[in-house]
Amino acid sequence: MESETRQADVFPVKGVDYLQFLVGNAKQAAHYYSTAFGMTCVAYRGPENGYRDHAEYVLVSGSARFLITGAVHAGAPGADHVTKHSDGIYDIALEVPDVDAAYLHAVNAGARGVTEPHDVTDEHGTVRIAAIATYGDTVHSLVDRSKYDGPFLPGFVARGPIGTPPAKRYFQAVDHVVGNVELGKMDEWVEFYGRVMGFTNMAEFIGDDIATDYSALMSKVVADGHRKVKFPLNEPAVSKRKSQIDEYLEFYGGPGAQHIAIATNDIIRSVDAMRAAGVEFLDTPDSYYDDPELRARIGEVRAPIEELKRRKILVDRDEDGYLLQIFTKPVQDRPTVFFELIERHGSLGFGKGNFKALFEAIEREQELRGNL
Ligand code: TYF
Ligand code: FE
Repeated sequence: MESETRQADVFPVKGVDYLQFLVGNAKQAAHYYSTAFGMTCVAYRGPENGYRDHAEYVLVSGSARFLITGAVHAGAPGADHVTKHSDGIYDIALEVPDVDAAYLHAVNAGARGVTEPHDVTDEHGTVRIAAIATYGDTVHSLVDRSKYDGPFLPGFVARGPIGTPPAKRYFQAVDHVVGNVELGKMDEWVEFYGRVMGFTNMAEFIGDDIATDYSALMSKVVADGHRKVKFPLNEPAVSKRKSQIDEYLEFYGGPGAQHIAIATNDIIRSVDAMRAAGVEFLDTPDSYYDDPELRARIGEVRAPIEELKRRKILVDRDEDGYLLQIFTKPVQDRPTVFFELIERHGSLGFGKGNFKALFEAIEREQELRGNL
C-alpha cells in the first residue's frame, strides 16, 4: 500500500459556488437553460431592483448554479467581454471557508487580484467575496456565504421559475470545468493552480502520444485535495490538421472555459429530455458500439448497450468503475463553449477510452464548419 502524506491545505475550497456566463441576451439565455437544461430560476436582479447596468438570472439544478448576466445598456461593465468573446464563461466562482486567507495566499503566490476581499450585505446577511484572475479574461471569485441565507448574493431578489421546471432535474452538480489555453502554456497553468490553490495533478492526461495520433491537443487535470473541484486544462498540439483547441482560441478570441461537465444520475432520461428540447449532441458512429474490444472492456453497465447506442452515449471503464458520457455541440453560434453530461459509477476519470471516438466526432464538426 502506498502511504500518502498530505500537506496542510493552503487553499481549502468547498466546491464550485457558481458559474457566471456573460451573454448578449440574459433573458433568452435564462430561458434556454430553463427549458433545454431543465434548470430552475431562483433569483434575479436588474433595473427593476435599482441595479442599472445588468439583468442577471440565477438558475439552479441541484448544487449546480449558473449566473447569467446581460448588459442592459451600451457601455455597461462586461459588455466588452461579450463583444470580444460572444457568450462565454467569465467567472468560475469557488466557495471557500476563509476569503481573506484564500485571497492573500493566492496573491502572495503570484495570482493577479481582481477584487479585494469585501463584505456585501442585505437583509439576509453578509457574504464576503474577492476575485483573482486566471487564464484569458476568466476570473475566480472566492465566496464565503456561511453568514447568508438569501436566494443568491445580496441585492438579488427571489423569483420563480421560467416556464414549468421538469418533474425530475436533468443534472445535479458541476463535475468539472475545462480551460483552453495557448500552445505551450498548459504546464504553466498546471503550475499556477498548484502554486496558487495547492491543486495537484490527477493521473488523467493526454500526452504527446495521443496528441500526435489523433487528438491534436494535450491535457492535464488539476484538482483540490478532496477532488471536489476538477479543472482539466487543454492546449493545442501540433499535428497535421488544425487543432480543435486552436479553433476555440481563434473564435473565442483567446483562452477561456471550453466545456462544463454536468453530473447526472440518469443520463438516458436527461439526454432524451434535452434532445426533445432541441439540444444538439455529437454523433457517435454505430461502429463504436459494435467494436468487440469495447464490449469486452466495458463489461456490464447499468443499461443495455443498444439503449446507449440509440442515444450516442459513450462508455468508459477504468480500475475504479465506469462512466457514461455525452457531449453537446457548441451552445452558441461560435464553436466555443459546450457541455458534457456525465454519469459516474465509480470511475474518477474523464473518459480516456473515448478520446479517440470523441475527437473524431469533434473533427467531423470542425470540418463541416470549414475549420479543419
Ligand atoms: O474533460 C475531459 O477531459 C473530457 C475529454 O477538448 C475532453 O471530457 C478533453 C478535451 C476536449 C474535449 C473533451
Ligand atoms: Fe470533460
